[in-house]
Amino acid sequence: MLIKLSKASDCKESEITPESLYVSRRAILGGSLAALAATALPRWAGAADASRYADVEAGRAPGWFSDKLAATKWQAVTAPGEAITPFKDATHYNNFYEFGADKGDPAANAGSLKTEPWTVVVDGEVGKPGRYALEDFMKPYQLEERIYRLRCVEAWSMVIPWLGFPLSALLKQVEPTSKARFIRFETLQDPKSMPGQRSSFALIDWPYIEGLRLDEAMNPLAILAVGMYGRELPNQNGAPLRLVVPWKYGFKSIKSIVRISLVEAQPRTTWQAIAPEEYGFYANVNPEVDHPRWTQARERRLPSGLFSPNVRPTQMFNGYAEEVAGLYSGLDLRKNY
Ligand SMILES: Nc1nc2c(c(=O)[nH]1)N[C@H]1C(S)=C(S)[C@@H](COP(=O)(O)O)O[C@H]1N2
Ligand SMILES: [Mo]
Repeated sequence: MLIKLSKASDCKESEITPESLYVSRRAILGGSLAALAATALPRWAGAADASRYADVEAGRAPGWFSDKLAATKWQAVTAPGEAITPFKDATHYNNFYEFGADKGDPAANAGSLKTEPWTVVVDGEVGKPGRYALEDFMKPYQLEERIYRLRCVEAWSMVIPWLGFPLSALLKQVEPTSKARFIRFETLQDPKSMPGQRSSFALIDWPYIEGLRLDEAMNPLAILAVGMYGRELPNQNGAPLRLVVPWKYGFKSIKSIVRISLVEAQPRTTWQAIAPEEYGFYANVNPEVDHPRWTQARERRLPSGLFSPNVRPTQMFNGYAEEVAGLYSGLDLRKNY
């Protein structure tokens, strides 16, 4: 398989819809021309850090992350003409059921998650299985910034600048055997730090599991992220390591990963196990195939409020058809939702 970003995705830094859009809109809304003048010039040429984005809350990055950040490759895939979602919305409107079922719960509760030290296990059908401290796991990879749309199956969406590396690079490292057909991911299971795992009415059979077909995992758009908005991942967004598959509904992008397994059989994934009629294994964003309880033709782009719901049409494969449609040629996308 040819691993190459298509022309449509591969674009120059100067073409990126930068924070200036978001910043200037805020400045205009706030009526402050001085703020506009001070912030409208994006600092693309400068440091690869959070100062490039407006209103980013500083984190406490581990040393290995800061070193990687300094060497980040700005190979952005963008959502052309679309503003980056404000950091505040991206970090306070979340789904992370381990920390509660309400959108504000992850931000309120994920502080209890201990991300250092963090161990990642790679096992199953691989030539090179291993158990790594996260900083060792990360050693072979250079970070890239990828600005992607994220479309939740619940019909809201955001545009997020991720920092991560292609999942294909990991697969190259671990050498899948000829039996490997799927990749399976597992989130941390720790009821002590994850109140959602202690809740007696939780319908989720923990730990949270997700998976991809191996050829999907090899697609250059699929990344493992360790940061966003020029800093390390906030806990509520899946620190310290999460998957991002931008052409699929958000639930595929599993957070706080502790185990990655190459397997022969299609994994039994969390949402598919809970409601197979509503959530499929593929979960490709598709405006033509509705969820049984709501339309998937449109989405609310955050920030979205009562007076400006900010509704827009949903795009096939979330706008990444050129890169990924080929993975599904011959597959009935109505049956394989
Ligand atoms: N472990 C785990 N991963 C998860 C979830 C979850 O509840 N637990 N929610 C998913 C859903 S439904 C979405 S939409 C995205 C949301 O990612 P965000 O909060 O960073 O926007 O995370 C996905 N990953
Ligand atoms: Mo979601």
